[in-house]
Amino acid sequence: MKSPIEPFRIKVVEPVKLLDRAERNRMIREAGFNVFKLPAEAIFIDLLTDSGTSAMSDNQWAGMMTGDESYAGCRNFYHLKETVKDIFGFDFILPTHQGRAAENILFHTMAKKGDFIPSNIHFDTTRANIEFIGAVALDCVIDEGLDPELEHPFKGNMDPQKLEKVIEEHGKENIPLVALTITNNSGGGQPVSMQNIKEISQICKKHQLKLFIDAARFAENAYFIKLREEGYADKTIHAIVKEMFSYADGCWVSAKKDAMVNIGGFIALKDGDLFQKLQNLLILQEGFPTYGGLAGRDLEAVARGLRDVLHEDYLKYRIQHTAYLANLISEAGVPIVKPIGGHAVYIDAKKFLPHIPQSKFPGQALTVAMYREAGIRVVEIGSLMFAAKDPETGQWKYPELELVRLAIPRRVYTSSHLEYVAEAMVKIRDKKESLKGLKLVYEPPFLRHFTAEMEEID
Ligand code: P61
Repeated sequence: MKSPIEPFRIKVVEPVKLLDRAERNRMIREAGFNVFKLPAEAIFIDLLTDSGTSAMSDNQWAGMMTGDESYAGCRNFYHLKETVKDIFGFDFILPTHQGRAAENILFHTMAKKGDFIPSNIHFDTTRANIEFIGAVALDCVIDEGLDPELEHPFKGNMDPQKLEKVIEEHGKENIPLVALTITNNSGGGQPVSMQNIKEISQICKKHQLKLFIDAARFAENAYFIKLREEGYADKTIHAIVKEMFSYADGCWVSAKKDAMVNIGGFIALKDGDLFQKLQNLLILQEGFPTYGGLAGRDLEAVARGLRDVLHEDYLKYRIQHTAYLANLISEAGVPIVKPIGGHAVYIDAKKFLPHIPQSKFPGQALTVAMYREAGIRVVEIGSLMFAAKDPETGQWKYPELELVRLAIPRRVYTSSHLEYVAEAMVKIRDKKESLKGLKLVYEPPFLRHFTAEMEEID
């Protein structure tokens, strides 16, 4: 595959440096084999996340200078509100400093201990926010979504029958909302079809349940709908997005992804009464409702980023860029999640490293190897992130998928950076039997992958 052409040119550059192998070995050991604990300056290519790592456009930077830093009623809030109304169709908006703050406000207001919240697959911050209040996060993705090799155009879809079963088993009075993550990050960045959003929405309506979309990567999802779903090839991204959200009662957005800002988020919704309730907690935890957790200049960058991302030439390049890396890795014989998702390439670590059992964190072993080999930072989305002890049996329960994610920051790395990453993967493939498992020496009570420390097992 030919490398895709970037529909932008570079105006500002940031030097990066590759430390030598001995230094990299020392750094990863000192970091307790946890890449979150590495200083970013020790990293050559950072594929830890596509969140908050985008390069903003000249238009966004220009907008930053128009920031109105008034405590109440700043003009950038009104610009963002109009933009959200135009793109998503929602009347009410609450700005937050990022996605998880939106989740915290939403679930603290809407859910209580003992409630159940179904989704296709909850992202880890969503799950943690739900569990923190004593509610239960349930994943209802279609079975195809759990098979890393199966080709299916919309592996992020929620299984309508699984949702109906959850409603029947737990009772609609114990389900404050149904969530849908688009694209489905923890399931490989896979999209959700329009048909599925519509069907889930109909089930919610039938049971008078609210449907909220976790919309961090809404534009990438819309582009997949345009490419893969019948009837959408000739529609604009704007029109597709509008239709997607017309089926929902609201959404929460980490603007650090598709809105292409370094910090920001919001909740948007239809219901004015619920908006009032959410606003109370917003004021307590984030700030006055017209700035939430953000400065006026940040609100402006979000408003402009939401428009930038709707450009089809950008989305075409974005999806091809991710596919370029995925194909190079796959052609090298490394198993990846298929079809290729929007924002990242996911390696199936369970299959790649069969000599390391999930109890010894094969995904993390590969993550450590990427840094050691080439100064590349990636993230494990597997047993380190998700394994949990069953409170009744005391047995460890491991996630179905043991993935390593190579997330691609937007508009940051060129195709030659991606070729370097693929070359490093080939070198690791050739010595994969020598990779060692890990054991935990420190773990916090939740979101443990951020601060856990490990040792290699000989
Ligand atoms: C990511 F290693 N995602 O994918 P916030 N919903 C969804 C997300 O993808 C998401 C949030 C809500 C990140 C950042 C991240 O363990 C990790 O703005 C679908 O990050 O608060 C975030 O949005 C939360 C990386 C988060 C991690 C947690 O890289």
